[in-house]
Amino acid sequence: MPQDRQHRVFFALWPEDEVARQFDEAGHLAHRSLGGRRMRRETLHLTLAFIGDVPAERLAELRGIASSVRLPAFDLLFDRRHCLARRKLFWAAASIVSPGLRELATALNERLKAADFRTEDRPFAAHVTLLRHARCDKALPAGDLRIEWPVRDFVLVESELRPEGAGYRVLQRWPLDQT
Ligand code: 2AM
Repeated sequence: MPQDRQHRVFFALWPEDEVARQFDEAGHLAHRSLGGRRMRRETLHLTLAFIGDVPAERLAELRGIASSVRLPAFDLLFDRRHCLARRKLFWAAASIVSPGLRELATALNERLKAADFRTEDRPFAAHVTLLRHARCDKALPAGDLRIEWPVRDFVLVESELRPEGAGYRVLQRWPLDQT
C-alpha cells in the first residue's frame, strides 16, 4: 500500500446487531413518510470525532490516542427523532446525553486537537443518522422511539466513498472499562 495514500477516518460507537436492527427499523418507518435514502443497517453508527483525511503513517498515532483513553462503559437511551431540514438528515438522538458519552467524545476531540489532527469545530451532537435527503417538511409517523444501547467499546473507522454511498471499515476496537 503506498504510504502517501490518504485515509478518511473517524472515531465512532458501532452498535451490536440487535441495537442496529432497532435503529434500522426506526429508519424504515420514517422512510415511509420522509423518503430519502436509508442508511444501510451495517453502516449505522454514532460519530464521536470526525477526523477526515490522514496519511497512512499517522494511523498509528490515532491508535495511540485511542489506547490512552481509559473511561467507563455507559448506557444510552435514544428517545428522540429529529429531521434537520438544512442538511435533509433524519436521525435518532438521546434527550439526555449521558456524562459517559460526553466525556468520551471530549477526551478524543481534545487529544486529537493536541496532536494536531483536524477535528470538527461544531459542537458535539450525539446522533445516529438514519436517512439522508429526507423531506423534513413531511409529518413523522406516529409512535415513540425507545432504543437502549449499552456502550462497551468504541472504534476507529475508515470511510470509503463509493457510488452506492459510504462504505465503512472498522479498523480497530477499544473496550471501555467495566466494573
Ligand atoms: P452525519 O451522519 O451527521 O453526516 C462519517 O461521515 C460520519 O462522520 C457521519 O456520521 C457524519 O455525520 C460524521 N461527520 C461529522 N463531521 C463530518 C464532516 N465534516 N464530513 C463528513 N462527515 C462528518
